[in-house]
Amino acid sequence: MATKKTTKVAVPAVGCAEMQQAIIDRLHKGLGTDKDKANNKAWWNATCQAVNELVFEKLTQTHQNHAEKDTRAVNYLSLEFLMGRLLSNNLQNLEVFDVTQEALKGLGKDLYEICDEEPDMALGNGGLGRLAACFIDSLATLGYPAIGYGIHYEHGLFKQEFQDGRQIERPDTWREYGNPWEICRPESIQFVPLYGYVETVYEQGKGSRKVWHAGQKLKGVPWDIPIVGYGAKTVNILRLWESRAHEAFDWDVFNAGGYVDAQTEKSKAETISKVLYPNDSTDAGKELRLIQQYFFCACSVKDILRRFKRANKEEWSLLPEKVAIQLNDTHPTIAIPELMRILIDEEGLEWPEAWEICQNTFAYTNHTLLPEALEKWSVALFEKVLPRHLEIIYEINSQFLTKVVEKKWPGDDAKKSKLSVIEESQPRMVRMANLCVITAYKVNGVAAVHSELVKTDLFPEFHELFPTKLVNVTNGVTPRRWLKACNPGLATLLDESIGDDWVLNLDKLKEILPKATDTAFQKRFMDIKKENKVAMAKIIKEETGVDVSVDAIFDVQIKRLHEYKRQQLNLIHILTLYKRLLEDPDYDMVPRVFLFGAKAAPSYHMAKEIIFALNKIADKVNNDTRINDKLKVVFLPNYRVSLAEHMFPAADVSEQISTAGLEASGTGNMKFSLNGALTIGTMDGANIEMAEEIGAEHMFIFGLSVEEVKALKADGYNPYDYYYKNPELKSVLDWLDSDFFTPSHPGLLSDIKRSLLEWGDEYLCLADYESYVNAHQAIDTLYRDQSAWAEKAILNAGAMGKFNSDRSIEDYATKIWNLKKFPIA
Ligand code: 26W
Repeated sequence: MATKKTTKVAVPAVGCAEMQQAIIDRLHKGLGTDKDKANNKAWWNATCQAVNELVFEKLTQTHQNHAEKDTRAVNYLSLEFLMGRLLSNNLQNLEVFDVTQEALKGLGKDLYEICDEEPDMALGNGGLGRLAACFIDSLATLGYPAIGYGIHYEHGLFKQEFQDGRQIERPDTWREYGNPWEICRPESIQFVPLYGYVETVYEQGKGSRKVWHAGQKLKGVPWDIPIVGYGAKTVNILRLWESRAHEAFDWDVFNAGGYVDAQTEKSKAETISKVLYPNDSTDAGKELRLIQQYFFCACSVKDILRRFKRANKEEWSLLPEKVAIQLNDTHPTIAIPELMRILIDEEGLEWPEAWEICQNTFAYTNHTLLPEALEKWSVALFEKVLPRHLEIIYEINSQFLTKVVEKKWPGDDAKKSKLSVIEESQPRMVRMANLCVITAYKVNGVAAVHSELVKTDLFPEFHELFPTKLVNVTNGVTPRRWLKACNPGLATLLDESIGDDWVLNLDKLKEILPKATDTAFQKRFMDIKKENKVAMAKIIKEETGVDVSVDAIFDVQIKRLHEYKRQQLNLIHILTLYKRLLEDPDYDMVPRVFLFGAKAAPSYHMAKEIIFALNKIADKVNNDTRINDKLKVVFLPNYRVSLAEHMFPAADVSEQISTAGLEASGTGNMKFSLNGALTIGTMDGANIEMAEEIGAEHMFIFGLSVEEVKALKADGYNPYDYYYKNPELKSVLDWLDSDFFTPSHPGLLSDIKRSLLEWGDEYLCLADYESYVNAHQAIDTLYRDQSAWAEKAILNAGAMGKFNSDRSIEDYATKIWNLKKFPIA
């Protein structure tokens, strides 16, 4: 074992006794209780408050530092921030985790149990929201001036329960009893107009100007969550807007005896930030969602301009130098016409100057190629809710079509209609992605292959028009949460083997590569994996009552439920193994535990059917004594960040099996590999770059490539060809029509079969089936040789340096934001 190289001495800002005193003080003075009466919730709250004393000090220092230097900052606008829990993260990043653990132990409390009291802050759906959370961690860690802007949803992503195997959604109440991390900032309240009409006012000698007479006004109340960078050199903020009625009571209505009416107005206004939309791919297209988007963008843009004006007065031409605004997908696109509106209507700038500023301020990240996820709003809805913004969009579009498109392709109406922000359909629609690409100075995809497809398939004409605009920034994940905090065993092994600075420089992980064949290192690595599996097995037992053996392969698929992610392909492979076992009880296979975690959008029928089928199959398989526990299937309810933190470290196999070309990047793939799981995956998204780093021979790559998918689709794909050719596949699919899994209710699982045959198998599951089954066979073979398996697991973890969100942020900082670091001294 190499000697420990400690490059950065972690000096806790507080000692154990001091931390104990701070926690006890907060129990007394903050919560009005004491250590003998307090329950674990109160201990959690008091510990958070004690930590906040350290956080606030650094927050103030960061704020002063940035204000003094009037630094350029990035404003990350996102409808989603999937933060998870903050206590253990903040303790890690302040480097006081161990001292707090010791302090609580001395008080008879277990820090892990206390951390478990924290509700997840689930203000996001999936990948895009968690990426935003990793990014603000990295921005603070690297010392970049940055603010995350989002919505202070009262209810985050729904809580998932199963009733007879079916998904039921329950409201999430993350802040029902208050949240110690957030600070309300009434001094920074903003007001947001809505509805109404636009008047053109002519002024002698000055031409005309537009006045928007709003029909309603909302109040936006900001809540700040401090974001502690690792090492606590910078504490940035995440600012979340809560909607309220303009006046808590409309006194006129109230005095006229309309108390109830006033309350109705109030609750209508408060609806705007009430719930997170639970869709992660299909656009909801609802008025409330558009108002949510506008409310949040209007508050954020005004806040950004208020800070700009404080330092730069009305030197508007300096705005692009001081401010970068990153749009996380098209959800905050309305910030573009909002900035135009303020500059022109309120600040009196002329169109060309305002447009120049906008074009140099916004950048846009695309996270998906799925056509159903590209946001469109009906023109009629826009006209009703945001009449002035619609005018501005028309003007942007008209100038773009006449000055840019007409110049490049004179007389080509087909091009104009394709590139127009307005889709001339019935009804007419506003295409948000087109508005983003026309305006933004940079547009990025989130993995190399995805960014190429953005250029070639999604926006080829835009790429011709603006050849330097479309770029790539491959996603990454924060190693603080996704290795150091969630896998303390592996983190300690790394600290001892290569020094502890891998946390800030993940490329250092490659120093474990030479140890991949070292049997002593292999043993420690695999022992840690085993311990993590034991912990996971305990959670499985508690949550579902199912016993699983930690000697089995833990094969895990955790991500949103979507047909393109192909949980149904995993399902038919499980049925294949089950059938083989029933036909031959001696069938030789390494015992396997298939673990799932996934939420389905509440209105996504087929996704819910897949959950139901997996639960029914799990019931049958787990209770079938004939198969000698060789197969277990567990669908854990309510998949969320805090559950993921136990699942990644316990996985042997990572399922990344999307149809090639459809998963923009994936980020779970990176978390698995970082924690020593081997990937079974298609050449899609970031899997491709992972294969470059790891070596494809150390992964289980299967299935059609992007080109092969395109060719097969172009040829006319027929799933029946595969069904009739492969008797095993046929028998497995036919099984779904029986009542085997749903006794006395045949046909309950038939929709899955139908989707794979009659309805055309849009995601080519049957085309990839055979190669998938073979890849699983290779997994089984390799696992029998534990040393060979350990070697590959180590090679995987050691190759993950690139997939660090610090690297992603450095890429954004240099390629897009032109941002400088200003850590506090
Ligand atoms: C309009 C509703 C809606 C909501 C969310 C449409 C689309 C989305 C997101 C684009 C869904 C999402 O989370 N995309 C994921 O983003 C990750 C971070 O870049 C990628 O790693 C995933 O591949 C991508 O699916």
